[in-house]
Amino acid sequence: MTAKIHSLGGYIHEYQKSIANPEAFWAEVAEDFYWHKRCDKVLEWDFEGPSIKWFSGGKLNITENIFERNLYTIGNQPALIWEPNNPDEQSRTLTYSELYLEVNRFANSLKNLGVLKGDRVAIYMPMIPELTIAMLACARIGAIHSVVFAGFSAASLADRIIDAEAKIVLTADGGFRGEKITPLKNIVDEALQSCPGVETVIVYERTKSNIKMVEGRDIWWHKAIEGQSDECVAEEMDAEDNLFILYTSGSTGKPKGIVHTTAGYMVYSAYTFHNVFQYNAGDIYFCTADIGWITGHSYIVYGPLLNGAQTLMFEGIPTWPDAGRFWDIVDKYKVNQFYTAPTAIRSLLAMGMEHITNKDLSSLKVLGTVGEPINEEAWHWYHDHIGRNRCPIVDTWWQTETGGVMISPLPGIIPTKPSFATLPLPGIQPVIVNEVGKELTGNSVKGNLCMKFPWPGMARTIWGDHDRFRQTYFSTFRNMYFTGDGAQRDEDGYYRILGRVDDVINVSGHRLGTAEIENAINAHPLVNESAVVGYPHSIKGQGIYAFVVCGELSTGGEEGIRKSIKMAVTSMIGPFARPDLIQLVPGLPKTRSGKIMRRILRKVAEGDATNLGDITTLLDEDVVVKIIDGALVEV
Ligand code: 6R9
Repeated sequence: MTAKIHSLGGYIHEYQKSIANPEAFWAEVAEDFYWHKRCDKVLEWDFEGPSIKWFSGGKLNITENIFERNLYTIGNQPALIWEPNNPDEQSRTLTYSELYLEVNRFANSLKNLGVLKGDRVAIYMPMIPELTIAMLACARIGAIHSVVFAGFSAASLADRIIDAEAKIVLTADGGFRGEKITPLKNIVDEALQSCPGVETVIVYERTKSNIKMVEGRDIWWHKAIEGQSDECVAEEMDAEDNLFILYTSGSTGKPKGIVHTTAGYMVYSAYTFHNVFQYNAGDIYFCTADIGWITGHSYIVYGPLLNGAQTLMFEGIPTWPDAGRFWDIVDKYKVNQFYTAPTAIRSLLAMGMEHITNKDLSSLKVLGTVGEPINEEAWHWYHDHIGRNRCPIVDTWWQTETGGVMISPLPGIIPTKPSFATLPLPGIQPVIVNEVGKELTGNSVKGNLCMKFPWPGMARTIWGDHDRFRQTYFSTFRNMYFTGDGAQRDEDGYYRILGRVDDVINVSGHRLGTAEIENAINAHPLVNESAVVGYPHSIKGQGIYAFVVCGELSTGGEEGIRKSIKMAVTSMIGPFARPDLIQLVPGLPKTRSGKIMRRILRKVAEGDATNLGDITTLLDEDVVVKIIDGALVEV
């Protein structure tokens, strides 16, 4: 297991060590892992190119570090505990040995179907153990997994399959979510109409839905594994070979395929899991994220399993059969570490106390949050009613691009402060810079959050577009990785994340590009143009406010067009990207050079149109007056 910090003094010591000599620090952490060959060079980097290489020359396989490294000691211990959507259905537990055999068997099935090292495998699956098995099977044979969140629409799935040039898709007939069934296989069928490159689809039978199997292309999971051996020699990978692609949203329309490589991601996800959750052997750890997002990759699958932990995977939703579902699970399995998103806390808080009071939550030791800023009210409710004033809260700040947690308290070690992510983990060198890239030193400063030194878990490129990688993260401020977030460092040197400073919004912890939503709205035949901004929302953190210019109204009138715009966004992206408020406007506020003045729209959406700031560059002030007059508020 990776090195663990036990005290504040230990943290300060490790942090200083990691800054004084980062290479020696990470080389020591990396020693805990199983390498076919140790690296020749710990770090080579250049933020201009950019080019970042960790543990160059090292040879390994990440799944050997989960299984072979641990099997002698913990083979018979649970690795994956799975709780189904329906509490009346049987749960499943796979020990390390059992999971190992399943991974090998499925790895052989993939090989048998022609999947080779370096091939991309698209995975569009519900939260079932086979999703974890599929990811690890890819890693076993050196194939690159690209998991697509099972809430994305057919069009979004197709975009991601095409961009990654995946030849194979893994899915299920359907997925259970509360009372609903998501028709995953039908969505795949629709997506594949525009993906001629896909030769094979493997389908796991989960919901027994009525689906069509395409002859010569589709194969049932249970048929694919039939007769396959449960021994599969792990592919020897270079440290910098790609492990996975995960798509995320940015300021421009097209999603970015964030690429993580093998050794650096392994070392970083394992090290951060161990320290941030202070996991001890035998603990039960429960992260409520979906594996379709980075939190699930790093902190349901890789981080915990690399530490020999017992990781709990939940198929369902927090509010079904009732709003006590998370707490029932905590009670049933005696969960020790619980990790969720502020949006879930806010929605459960609003449901009242009756779902909590009769649950035994005394097993909890550490509570975590991730994905968006947590407001003080939610923090206190979580602390008082879930943690019952005994459990430290780790407010973990990080991103798809960072691979693992960057700024977070260590529970019981670094004193917390509501809504502060507190201090950087060892190896992380955050800086706050002003608009022109000047570093703001000292405390009590506010600005753009950057990193001035690499860490092992950082993304290496955007799939197929290295120049976009450079432009997005390394060109705004010279020689720094720019996070896209604003942050404050307070008088104690603690970091508080203030939210995105770019055109990305965070809706219920889902990261969405406003341009992406605008593209979907603009595809509507009656829409001329649109602008989307975020506004404060009591449950979701941010809500989606769309200003839309229509040429004419159809027979359904304003209500009809609002409805059909929502439908268009659902079918182009997914239901989670549906605008909350749609205001039909005569025009958008633009500068003389034609740029949309989003600052003004943000103010209107926030309900604060009294102080619009400098509007002298506006082309047409009349449009703004009309927009303010027709502004919508949530009811
Ligand atoms: C892990 C994850 C990343 C963006 C990030 C920031 C926001 C994440 C946060 C937080 C405040 C926290 N964010 N954690 N904001 N406090 N503890 O969420 O990755 O989906 O890529 O989103 O989420 O704005 O830039 P991802």
